[in-house]
Amino acid sequence: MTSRDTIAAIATPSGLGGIGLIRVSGPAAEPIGRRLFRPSRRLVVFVSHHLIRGEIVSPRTGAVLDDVLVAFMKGPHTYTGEDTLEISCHGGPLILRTVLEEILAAGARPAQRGEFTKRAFLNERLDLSQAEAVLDLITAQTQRGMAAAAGRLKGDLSDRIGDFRSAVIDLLAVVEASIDFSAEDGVESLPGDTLQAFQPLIDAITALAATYRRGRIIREGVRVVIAGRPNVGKSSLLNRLLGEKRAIVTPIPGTTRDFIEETVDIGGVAVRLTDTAGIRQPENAIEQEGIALVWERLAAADAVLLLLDGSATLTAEDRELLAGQEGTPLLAVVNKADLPQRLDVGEIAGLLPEAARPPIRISAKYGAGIEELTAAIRDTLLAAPAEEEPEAMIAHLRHKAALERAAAGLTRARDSLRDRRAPELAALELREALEALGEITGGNAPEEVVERIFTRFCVGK
Ligand SMILES: Nc1nc2c(ncn2[C@@H]2O[C@H](COP(=O)(O)OP(=O)(O)OP(=O)(O)O)[C@@H](O)[C@H]2O)c(=O)[nH]1
Ligand SMILES: [Mg+2]
Repeated sequence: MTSRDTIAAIATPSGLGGIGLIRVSGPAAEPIGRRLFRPSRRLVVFVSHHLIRGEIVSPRTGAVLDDVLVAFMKGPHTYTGEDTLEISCHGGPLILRTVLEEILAAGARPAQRGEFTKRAFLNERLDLSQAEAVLDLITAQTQRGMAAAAGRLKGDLSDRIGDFRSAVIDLLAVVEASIDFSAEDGVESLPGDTLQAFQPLIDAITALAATYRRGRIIREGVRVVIAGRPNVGKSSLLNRLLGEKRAIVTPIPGTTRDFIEETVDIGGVAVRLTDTAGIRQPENAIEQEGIALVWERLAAADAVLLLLDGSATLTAEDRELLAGQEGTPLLAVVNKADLPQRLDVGEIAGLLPEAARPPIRISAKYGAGIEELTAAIRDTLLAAPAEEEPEAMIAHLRHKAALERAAAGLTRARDSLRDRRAPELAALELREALEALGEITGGNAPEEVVERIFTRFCVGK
């Protein structure tokens, strides 16, 4: 499917740059190129996928606007699948805007957000999960997030979904064949191993759905809050994890008043770390407000690092913090391991939720135990040892929902066949499963889902 209109946009970020790229896609890409571009050497035709040097000349005023490199790429072997023109201008916002205006005057219209990628999807250059991976790749914050997105863009996830779909189609073929037999021997006419074929497939789909939490965390990053009573060394730990003196550290309790936030890469996960004000009985209204805000942050965190002072005994504030983290993964961290220890670590372990890891001893000041701590943070967040990366991972909630629908449909189909109900019912459930799987790669994703995905893109992608 080729669009009738031609779209154009500046594809590089706004601001000054060495080069700025303008992209044009659609049937008028070539005629527009011919109108505006004057090659430095006489050329009869645009040779597809070749760079040519020349000038952009305004057909309206005859003024030379910029000295550029132009690539004309004939569809369908282009990003969008359509004829595409890419003009590399000098990277000034005014130059780019002026050239874009000439392109629009010559018959293109401004592209909407993500419209180039949307056309790539509509022209089947990418499936929907790959289009989502384009955005994941652009927004990746860690090497690991980048690798996961690149895998999805390459088609790792599409291939898995393709395998699931063809397995469901095989089952559907068997079930539909049995519909042609008379009602009494309907189920008997199924090959003996049909029912056994369901469970491994349901398990594989469920396992892929279960990669969502990990995939999302790797894609989006997480929020981790460092909390504890005053002076336990929260700011020292933030500085240690960042590798720079970001937060003020003093021996005076109550040094940190506001949140200090920075992002660090911990085992391939982008962690948004927040250093907070120490929790204590507030002495004034300012402190009271600050402490109330800390509790709010704690409730919204993906994980909490609860810092305790190993050189002191447990206080009421420590206990309050230990008790107050229901539902949020909590890592107890015992700081100041370099000093004589007075904290009863066994007592803390008893106060932690059953599933929690044992407390980790560190010295934020001298750096001891930091590697163990980052490994524990990573494993707590990913809820599995980081080395065991599944082959294909999902990172979007809509994928998880679709996989769960597919697994549920398959389960109902299997149960219905096992209970010897009419095979038509099982066929219906199998079609539902097939449709759910198809939504991931996009064949039959609802229009508003497709719209929502592409409006998250920037203009020019
Ligand atoms: N010996 C020792 N001292 C530490 C360690 N970590 C922090 N400190 C000291 O403890 C004091 C308080 O450290 P901060 O990092 O400011 O503590 P905080 O928890 O941010 O304190 P508030 O911002 O007041 O809540 C400073 O004097 C630090 O040098 C450690 O591992 N060992
Ligand atoms: Mg502090």
